[in-house]
Amino acid sequence: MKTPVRVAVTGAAGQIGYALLFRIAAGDMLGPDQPVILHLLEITPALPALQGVVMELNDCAFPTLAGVVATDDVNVAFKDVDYALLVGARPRGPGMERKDLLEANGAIFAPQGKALNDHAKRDVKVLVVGNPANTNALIAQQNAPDLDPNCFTAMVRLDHNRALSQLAEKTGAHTTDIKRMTIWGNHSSTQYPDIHHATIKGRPAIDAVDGAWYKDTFIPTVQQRGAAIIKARGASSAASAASAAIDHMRDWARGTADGDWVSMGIPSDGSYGIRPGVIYGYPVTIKDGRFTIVQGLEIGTFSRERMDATDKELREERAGVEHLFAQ
Ligand code: NAX
Repeated sequence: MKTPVRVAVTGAAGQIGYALLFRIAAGDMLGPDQPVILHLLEITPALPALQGVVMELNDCAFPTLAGVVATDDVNVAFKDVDYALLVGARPRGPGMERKDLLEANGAIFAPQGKALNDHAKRDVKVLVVGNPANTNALIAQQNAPDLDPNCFTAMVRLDHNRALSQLAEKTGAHTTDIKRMTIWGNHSSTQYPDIHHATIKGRPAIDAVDGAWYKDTFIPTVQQRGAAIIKARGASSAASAASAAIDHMRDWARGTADGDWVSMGIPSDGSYGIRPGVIYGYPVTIKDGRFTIVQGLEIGTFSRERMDATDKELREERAGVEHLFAQ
């Protein structure tokens, strides 16, 4: 067994938390030889429920669980952490304007960014799941001036996995037959699931489906999948979101497979015409804990329009939260 690492999870008593913690503790994220110490953050009223979750974690007697810290203090939660999964966020309530939502989340992600800046390991890997995930990641990043900006990422992996699943179902393939799927941009309905570079059993995916299905069924289905789950289940995606968070962190820590890539919301750097300043979904390969944007993909007019539309939305979100950035 290796030396234990510290993994923070916020919103730990929520429904994604309940689907996530047991898998991290079981070794699904960092491997069966990597013990973890979980740092669980909740708001004060949720601490009793969190205690129940801690009891259950202990009752699993996981070989890879080396300790649990449960707290409502952000400075304790992020002390010396190697990984941080920021799940807790303020959901959109009835009658809540987008501006109010961004403001309420600023009140959560600005202090959390500062606490990560002050207490986390210098190479901490931060994944923001709580919505609006890309902009919440940007708020946290902008409040952590002493950390590398690339410590901060947002989750588009659920969209990536949804896209794999839709394409597999349509073509009769298995998701593992599909490589090089890409989600560009925001984790929102403007996201652009792009199959132009994807392959199915080594053959171009775009040739396996007709254009009308891709444009009129596939793209909107992936974009609206979250709403479809809420309609069917009466609650938002939880187990699939937790599973995607595990995938995102596992690949960031342990690397991507040769010949394939994954989608991650990461700081834009000008690649593909997306100026720096937002957290944008890109295709990335990962080696030794560092992600690299896949370069040189050909972008046609159809893709360009959609990539720019989701970029525009992210810049509007950014304009609404810039006052929350540390100077
Ligand atoms: P829940 O409402 O079940 O749980 C959220 C938990 O966060 C609650 O227990 C709450 O007490 C806690 N919390 C609130 N503020 C906190 C703070 N400042 N510090 C620590 N904990 C805090 O929501 P759940 O279904 O678990 O979803 C969590 C977030 O994930 C939501 O913002 C949701 O929109 C987002 N999602 C993101 C997805 C993605 O792909 N990026 C997909 C799934 C999900 O919709």
